[in-house]
Amino acid sequence: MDKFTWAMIGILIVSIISMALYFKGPLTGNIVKDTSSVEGKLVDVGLAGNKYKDIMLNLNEPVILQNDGSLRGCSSSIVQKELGIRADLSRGNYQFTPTKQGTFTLTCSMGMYSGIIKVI
Ligand SMILES: [Cu+2]
Repeated sequence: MDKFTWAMIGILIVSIISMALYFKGPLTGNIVKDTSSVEGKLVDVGLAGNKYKDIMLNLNEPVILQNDGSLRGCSSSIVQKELGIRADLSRGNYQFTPTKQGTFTLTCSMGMYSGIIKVI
Protein backbone atom coordinates (compact mmCIF):
# COMPACT_ATOMS: atom_id res chain seq x y z
CA MET A 1 0.00 0.00 0.00
CA ASP A 2 1.21 3.52 -0.71
CA LYS A 3 1.74 6.36 1.75
CA PHE A 4 -1.60 7.95 0.95
CA THR A 5 -3.50 4.77 1.83
CA TRP A 6 -1.62 4.46 5.13
CA ALA A 7 -2.36 8.12 5.89
CA MET A 8 -6.08 7.56 5.26
CA ILE A 9 -6.09 4.47 7.49
CA GLY A 10 -4.33 6.51 10.20
CA ILE A 11 -6.87 9.33 9.99
CA LEU A 12 -9.72 6.82 10.14
CA ILE A 13 -8.31 5.12 13.27
CA VAL A 14 -7.71 8.47 15.00
CA SER A 15 -11.25 9.65 14.28
CA ILE A 16 -12.78 6.39 15.51
CA ILE A 17 -10.79 6.62 18.76
CA SER A 18 -11.67 10.28 19.33
CA MET A 19 -15.36 9.58 18.74
CA ALA A 20 -15.21 6.66 21.17
CA LEU A 21 -13.56 8.90 23.79
CA TYR A 22 -16.11 11.65 23.17
CA PHE A 23 -19.00 9.30 23.78
CA LYS A 24 -17.54 7.31 26.65
CA GLY A 25 -18.79 7.74 30.16
CA PRO A 26 -21.85 6.45 31.90
CA LEU A 27 -25.20 6.99 30.25
CA THR A 28 -28.19 7.54 32.46
CA GLY A 29 -31.07 7.18 30.06
CA ASN A 30 -32.78 5.23 27.35
CA ILE A 31 -34.61 5.90 24.14
CA VAL A 32 -38.25 4.98 24.58
CA LYS A 33 -40.79 4.51 21.84
CA ASP A 34 -43.87 4.14 24.02
CA THR A 35 -43.83 6.85 26.68
CA SER A 36 -47.01 5.56 28.34
CA SER A 37 -45.10 2.55 29.64
CA VAL A 38 -42.36 4.52 31.43
CA GLU A 39 -42.24 6.90 34.34
CA GLY A 40 -41.39 10.54 33.78
CA LYS A 41 -42.71 14.00 33.08
CA LEU A 42 -42.67 14.96 29.39
CA VAL A 43 -40.24 17.81 28.73
CA ASP A 44 -39.89 19.54 25.37
CA VAL A 45 -36.52 19.99 23.73
CA GLY A 46 -36.57 22.63 21.01
CA LEU A 47 -34.56 25.20 19.18
CA ALA A 48 -34.99 28.97 19.33
CA GLY A 49 -32.83 30.18 16.48
CA ASN A 50 -29.42 28.59 16.90
CA LYS A 51 -29.87 27.78 20.59
CA TYR A 52 -31.79 25.14 22.47
CA LYS A 53 -34.54 26.56 24.63
CA ASP A 54 -33.69 26.48 28.34
CA ILE A 55 -34.64 23.23 30.05
CA MET A 56 -35.52 23.25 33.74
CA LEU A 57 -35.50 19.95 35.64
CA ASN A 58 -35.91 18.81 39.21
CA LEU A 59 -33.25 16.73 40.91
CA ASN A 60 -34.00 12.99 41.02
CA GLU A 61 -37.26 13.41 39.11
CA PRO A 62 -37.49 11.19 36.02
CA VAL A 63 -38.25 13.01 32.79
CA ILE A 64 -38.91 12.05 29.19
CA LEU A 65 -37.27 14.42 26.72
CA GLN A 66 -39.17 14.84 23.48
CA ASN A 67 -38.57 16.81 20.31
CA ASP A 68 -41.01 19.74 20.25
CA GLY A 69 -40.93 19.53 16.46
CA SER A 70 -38.23 22.14 15.88
CA LEU A 71 -35.28 19.73 16.05
CA ARG A 72 -33.99 18.59 12.69
CA GLY A 73 -30.85 16.87 11.49
CA CYS A 74 -28.00 16.86 13.96
CA SER A 75 -29.82 19.15 16.41
CA SER A 76 -31.96 16.16 17.41
CA SER A 77 -28.81 14.36 18.52
CA ILE A 78 -28.22 15.82 21.99
CA VAL A 79 -25.30 15.37 24.40
CA GLN A 80 -24.75 16.38 28.02
CA LYS A 81 -21.88 14.43 29.50
CA GLU A 82 -22.13 15.43 33.20
CA LEU A 83 -25.76 14.32 33.32
CA GLY A 84 -25.02 11.28 31.17
CA ILE A 85 -27.30 12.31 28.32
CA ARG A 86 -26.66 11.08 24.83
CA ALA A 87 -29.76 10.75 22.74
CA ASP A 88 -30.95 10.90 19.20
CA LEU A 89 -34.46 12.29 19.60
CA SER A 90 -35.26 11.44 16.00
CA ARG A 91 -35.29 7.78 17.12
CA GLY A 92 -37.73 8.29 19.96
CA ASN A 93 -38.08 10.06 23.27
CA TYR A 94 -35.41 9.86 25.93
CA GLN A 95 -36.09 8.94 29.51
CA PHE A 96 -33.54 9.78 32.18
CA THR A 97 -33.25 11.06 35.72
CA PRO A 98 -31.02 14.05 36.56
CA THR A 99 -28.92 13.13 39.59
CA LYS A 100 -26.76 16.27 39.75
CA GLN A 101 -27.77 19.82 40.59
CA GLY A 102 -26.43 22.74 38.60
CA THR A 103 -26.45 24.46 35.27
CA PHE A 104 -25.22 22.31 32.42
CA THR A 105 -24.53 22.98 28.77
CA LEU A 106 -26.49 20.89 26.30
CA THR A 107 -25.06 20.59 22.81
CA CYS A 108 -25.81 18.71 19.64
CA SER A 109 -23.47 15.79 19.01
CA MET A 110 -21.28 18.01 16.83
CA GLY A 111 -21.31 21.01 19.16
CA MET A 112 -23.00 23.34 16.66
CA TYR A 113 -26.06 24.04 18.77
CA SER A 114 -26.02 24.65 22.50
CA GLY A 115 -28.31 25.48 25.35
CA ILE A 116 -28.80 25.23 29.08
CA ILE A 117 -30.17 22.46 31.29
CA LYS A 118 -30.78 23.67 34.81
CA VAL A 119 -31.33 21.09 37.53
CA ILE A 120 -32.70 22.44 40.82
CU1 LIG B 1 -24.70 19.61 15.10
